[in-house]
Amino acid sequence: MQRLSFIHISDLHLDNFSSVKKEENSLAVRLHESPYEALQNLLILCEKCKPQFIVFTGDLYQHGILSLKARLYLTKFFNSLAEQNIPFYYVKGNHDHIGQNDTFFEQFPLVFVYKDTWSSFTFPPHVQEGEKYIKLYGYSHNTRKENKNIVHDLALLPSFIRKNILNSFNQEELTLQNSSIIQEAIEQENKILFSIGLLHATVKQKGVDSEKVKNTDKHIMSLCSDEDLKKFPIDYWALGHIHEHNILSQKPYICYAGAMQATRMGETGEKGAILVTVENLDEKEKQEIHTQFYALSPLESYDIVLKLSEEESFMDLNEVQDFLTQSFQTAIAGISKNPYCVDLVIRLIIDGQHPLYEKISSEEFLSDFCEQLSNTTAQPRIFVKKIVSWLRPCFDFALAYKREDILGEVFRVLEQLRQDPVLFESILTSLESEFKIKKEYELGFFQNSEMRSENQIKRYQQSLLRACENKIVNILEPK
Ligand SMILES: [Mn+2]
Repeated sequence: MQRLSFIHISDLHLDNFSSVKKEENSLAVRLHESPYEALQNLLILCEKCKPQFIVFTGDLYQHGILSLKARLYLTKFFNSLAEQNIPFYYVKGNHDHIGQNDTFFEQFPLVFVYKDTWSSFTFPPHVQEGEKYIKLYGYSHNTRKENKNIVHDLALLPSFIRKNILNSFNQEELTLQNSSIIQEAIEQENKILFSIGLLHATVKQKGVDSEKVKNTDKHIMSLCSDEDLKKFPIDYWALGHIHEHNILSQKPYICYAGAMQATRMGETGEKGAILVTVENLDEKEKQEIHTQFYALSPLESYDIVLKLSEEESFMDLNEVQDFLTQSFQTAIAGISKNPYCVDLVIRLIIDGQHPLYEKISSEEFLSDFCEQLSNTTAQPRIFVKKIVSWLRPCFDFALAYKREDILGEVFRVLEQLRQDPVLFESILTSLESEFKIKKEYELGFFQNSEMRSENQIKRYQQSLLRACENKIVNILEPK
């Protein structure tokens, strides 16, 4: 083998939206179908790129149990791969952890599911005497919430112990000793052309704030660091769990494939597969790894911000609507170039300062506008899922903090709350029983109180403070 090429994919989350009521709208149907279509698109990519195998790094399906639909689709999918003679190496994540469905995968001879301890498979799956091969190490989760650093256990694999011992001698010393055991160990190691590690985990990069590790499927799972991964003689770390494609290191290669399909709003942009190629495979020192991203997502989510400035002197709301529609269309034209994309799900933000801000921010205007922008006959189809107004009155907010009057005083108090979220939360809670403001505001903001994350609470507080500031300007400085 001179050249190696394989596909790395992850986090498909089949049946993620199975609980959304289908009769509500056609978007729910599309959300449910799209991961299945992404699989179909992957088969097309395989026919085009002819990878030697596929590695899948966890969360193939969303819920512990495979639905009948998922079984049927996966059966077709794995049979198609088998026809192309493409093995599928699969570690299980926190969603599809080892459990009730393991026997399902046993019926496919080219699907290799890892156990819940570190273990390895080879490519080709059956190595001939004297043949060199690729070694693929992997670890499957066996619970919904794995908290330990699983990478450390990798050190206990015989191959790594052997390698560590060999590395502690130099080659000449080893030859002098001429022990047959050591000679055999060297021969064993020399047969491995390339090593791949499959892992479903949150990998923290040295020097990178963990707050920036976004698009995880909610949980920080089996946290480890890129330094941990670099301790092992693995050439390509195939990672899953974080839904955004990201290359953490090039030597060794440490790569998140990202999800194959957006699993919620905020997972924006194209999603797909990574084609990995290794040149000069026969000579360890000269090996070169390249990765290429291929979009496969039939449904993509985007955040679009439309800005209004006070210079735009509109006579009425109709003119505002025309202007915003125009800006929206320009923004849409600038996004997905992915030919597989048939649906765009948009979260829209109207930002800026404008004298008509109150009317534009009204529920009535926003829902009307939202409806007008959704277009299910366009290509790709457009669903505006959510619309938010961050519009503010025309007022110098930066200067307000420095003013000596009561307005300045109130602004400084609000700023203090902005800097101290804990204090802010406690004040809100104490107000809750007196007035009902918090509850109502929260209901509108979160919709589902169980889904709130730390970031969401932060955004909620920001939005509440902004609303307070706008109100105070209205009261104290009416135009
Ligand atoms: Mn996960």
